[in-house]
Amino acid sequence: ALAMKPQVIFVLGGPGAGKGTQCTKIVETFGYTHLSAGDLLRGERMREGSEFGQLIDTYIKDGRIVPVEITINLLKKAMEETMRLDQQNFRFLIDGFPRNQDNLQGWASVMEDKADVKFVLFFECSDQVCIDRCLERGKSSGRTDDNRESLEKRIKTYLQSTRPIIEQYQQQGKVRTVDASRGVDQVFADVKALLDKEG
Ligand code: UP5
Ligand code: MG
Repeated sequence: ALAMKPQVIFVLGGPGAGKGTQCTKIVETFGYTHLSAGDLLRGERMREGSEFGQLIDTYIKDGRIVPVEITINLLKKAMEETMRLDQQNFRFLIDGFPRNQDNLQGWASVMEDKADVKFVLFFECSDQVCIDRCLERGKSSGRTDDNRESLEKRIKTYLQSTRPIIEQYQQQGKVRTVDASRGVDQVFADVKALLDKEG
């Protein structure tokens, strides 16, 4: 049989909005493959012999968005590897990407004809709730960016660079918004209803 063209849902929302948490639940219920761009970058940072370790380290601590050449290659490789192992796995949640115009252009030039973006799943949450969740997680996460100083920068980057991307998709009618300020299960109830309909 012909391999299916990858079907992608971009998952966006502020730092700590619950993207990763909800993606885990979507995987359990709907069998998507979850690819977190942030997790892939953190993995690359740790990889022996990576030429990008130091750069990624600095960008993440400063809440800045890593040049797309690095991120898009990690995403592309992960998608190809997933589909190589099992051709049935062609539905992807791409979590935390695209975050700015550079990301969007990188996707367009490398992936546009290789994958279909179905829509953007947008977890809407106030900045304060986002900050509180990340600070709480920071007590045990070991993430270098779960501190007040980095969080201020992450929020700023989110507002300046990522919101306009969501806005752009919104104008194309491609955003599905979920109120992410509620409890995990309440949020997921909405996510599930949405994906039952059009996932
Ligand atoms: N939690 C989750 N849901 C909750 C709920 N409904 N009620 C109460 N608590 C809830 O959740 C965060 C915390 O909140 C957890 O403790 C959770 O238990 C709790 P999580 O699900 O992890 O939220 P998420 O939105 O995934 O938060 P994350 O911190 O991962 O979001 P970011 O977007 O900030 O982080 P990401 O890993 O995507 O990116 C990190 C950095 O990598 C970026 O700042 C950037 O420097 C770099 N990056 C790039 O450069 N390019 C990319 O393409 C991607 C990342
Ligand atoms: Mg995450």
